[in-house]
Amino acid sequence: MRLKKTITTLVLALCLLLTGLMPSSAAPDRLEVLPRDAVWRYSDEGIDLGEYWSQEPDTASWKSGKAPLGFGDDVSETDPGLPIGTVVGYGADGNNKHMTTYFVTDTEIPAMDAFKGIEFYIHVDDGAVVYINGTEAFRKGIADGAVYYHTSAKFKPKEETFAISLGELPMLKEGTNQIAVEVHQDGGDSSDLWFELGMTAITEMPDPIDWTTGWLPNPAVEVDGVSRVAMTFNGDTSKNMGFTWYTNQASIASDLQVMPYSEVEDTDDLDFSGAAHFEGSFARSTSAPEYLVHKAVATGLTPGSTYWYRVGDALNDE
Ligand SMILES: [Ca+2]
Repeated sequence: MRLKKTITTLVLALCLLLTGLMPSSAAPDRLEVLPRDAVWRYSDEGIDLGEYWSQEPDTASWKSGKAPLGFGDDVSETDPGLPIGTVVGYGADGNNKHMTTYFVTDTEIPAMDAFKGIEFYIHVDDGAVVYINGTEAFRKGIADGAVYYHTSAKFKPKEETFAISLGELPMLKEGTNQIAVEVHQDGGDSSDLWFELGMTAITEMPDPIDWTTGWLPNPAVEVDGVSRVAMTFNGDTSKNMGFTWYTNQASIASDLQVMPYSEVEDTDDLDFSGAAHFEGSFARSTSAPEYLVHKAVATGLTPGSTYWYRVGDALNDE
C-alpha cells in the first residue's frame, strides 16, 4: 500500500513536469493565410489589361480554378509528385502564345499583432509581379520599372521561399485582401506556364544571410548568369587582354575563352570547343558581397587582331 502510494505520487510528479514543458501560449508560430492550392480567378484571353489593372480588376467574367495553374507541364518541374490543378489557355497560335496571364484571389488576413512578416512561396514560369490590394508586393524574374503586357520574364530558379517583414507590406490589412498576379512568359513560343503562390504569417523573421562568410560555391544559391563584364588592361596591351565580371555565389569558375574572330549569323552558334582557355581567380565583391568578382587575363594575342571571347563557367556551355 505504501509502495503503491509512492508510485502514484511519482507518476503525478512526472505528469506535472511534462505539463510544465508544454508551451503555455496558444499562438502558433506559423499561420497559413493563402494555401498553395488556392482557387484563383484568371484571364487567359490574351487581353492587355494595362499597367494599372491590379487596382480594380473586373473579374466577373473570368474563369476560375485551383492552383497550380498553367499549361505545358502535367506535373511540377520542381516536384514531380505535384500534378497541375488547372490548365489555362494560351491562344490559337502555339508559336505566339499570350505573353501575360492574369490571376486574382481574395484571402482573409487575421489581426497580425502577433506576427512579424509573411513567408511567401512562389513557383512561377517564367516570371510574375504580385500585388496586394493594388500595390506591388514583389516581382520575380521581371526587371525593375514599368511592366507592360509584352514585358518578357525569366525567373531562373522558378521556385523560391522567402520572407518579407510586415513593415515592408504596408498594403496588407486585416480582413479581406485581394492578391493579384500577372504571370509573364519569356517569349511567345514558351512551351509552358506554371503558377503557385502560398503565404504564411510568421512570428520570427529568418536571420538575414551573411554573404561575407561561408562556403563557396554557396549551396543555397542557384546558378545564374554572368553580369557586368568589363575589359581591363594588363601588362603588354598589344598582346594581353584582361576581363572582370560578376556572378552570384553559385559560380566559382573563372574561365576565359578566346578564339579568332569569324563571321557568324548568331553568336549563340559560336563553337568555343577549340578556343584558348585562361583560368582566372575570384573573390567576394567588397561593395556587394553577395556577388563574386572574377578576373582573368588572356595572353599571347596577336596585335591588331580581332577575337571572340567569353567568360564564366566553361562547364556551363551556354
Ligand atoms: Ca514558360
